[in-house]
Amino acid sequence: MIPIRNNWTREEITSIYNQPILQLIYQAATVHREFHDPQEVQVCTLLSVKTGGCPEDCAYCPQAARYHTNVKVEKLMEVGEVLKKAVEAKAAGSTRFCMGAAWREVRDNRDFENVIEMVKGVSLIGMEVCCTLGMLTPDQAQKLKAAGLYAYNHNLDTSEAYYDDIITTRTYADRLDTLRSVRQAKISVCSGGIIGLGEREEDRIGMLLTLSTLQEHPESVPVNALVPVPGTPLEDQPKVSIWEMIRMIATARIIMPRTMVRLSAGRIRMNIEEQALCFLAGANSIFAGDKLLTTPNPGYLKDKTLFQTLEIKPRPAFKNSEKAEFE
Ligand code: SAM
Ligand code: DTB
Ligand code: SF4
Repeated sequence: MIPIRNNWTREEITSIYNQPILQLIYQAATVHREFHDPQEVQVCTLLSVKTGGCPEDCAYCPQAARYHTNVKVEKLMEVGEVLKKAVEAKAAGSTRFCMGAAWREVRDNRDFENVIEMVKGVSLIGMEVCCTLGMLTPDQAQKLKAAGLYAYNHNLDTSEAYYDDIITTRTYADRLDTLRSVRQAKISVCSGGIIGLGEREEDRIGMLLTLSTLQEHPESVPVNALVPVPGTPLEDQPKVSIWEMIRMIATARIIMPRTMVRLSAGRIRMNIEEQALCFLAGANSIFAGDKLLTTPNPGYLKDKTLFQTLEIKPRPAFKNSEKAEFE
């Protein structure tokens, strides 16, 4: 039995991460098979319910008001429209529906009341409902939980050491505080990061160290490859190599065996073979649909071929009754 540990050291994670790539994939695939059905991949859908105009300065983000990108600022979507999208996503095979807002933090106002209605509605549709709305207070987390929120996404994005180079309008400690509020409210935690921001290998390992030494591992860890967007400070970053993506996924899988590791942003630039290696290395979740929040993603037809070719089946909603654990 492979134990679940939250006392990983930087040295241990570094030596896992730096193994010869085939050995790393083999180790990750072995751990993956002990804890998960390797033919099963979770299918999630994202919807940007409030797009653009964000006051933060995250250097990667097309929705920050201060950068001149093609993203149009929109107000919060209507509840009915959002529920229509959730029904469509469910019909297309998604089991988790994640609503994103370009906010620094949640405010206790009408918009939040509307988001609460969205959460209740999506939950009634029978999907795992997730939100990513920026910073939350413990009280707001509890209100979301009471409305039926299943998971909350709040990424650490990079290491604590590199954080100030990417975002100056909030701190790493702010991020960790929100994760604590989410955990306390017994909401499933989704937290990961982005590679390709110009960080060093130590930063990738630093982020994995923080995630894997939390008192409880996040139930989901999204691994995003930067989608460079014209107008953002990181527009000219080179493409992340598939091998770096695999190292990140495999290391996350080995040190957080029970966690769902999501192959998130960046699939648009990967072929089936590359994605297959990510699944072999322990990724078991994706975002489906032709759009992430504001940037393109492989559409339904491409993913149908992906699933058929690799003989993967979608993971059922509420598997292992994580939900029960949280109630
Ligand atoms: N505003 C909220 C926040 O920052 O937590 C929620 C939405 S924000 C867009 C969610 C996550 O999307 C970010 O934490 C980041 O990891 C990811 N993201 C944003 N822009 C990205 C990009 N260009 N490439 C890859 N991931 C990106
Ligand atoms: C996550 O880790 N990646 C998603 C989701 N959580 C919210 C967002 C990716 C956004 C990519 C850029 C965009 O489409 O705007
Ligand atoms: Fe705003 Fe979130 Fe984008 Fe940062 S990542 S600019 S907080 S929407």
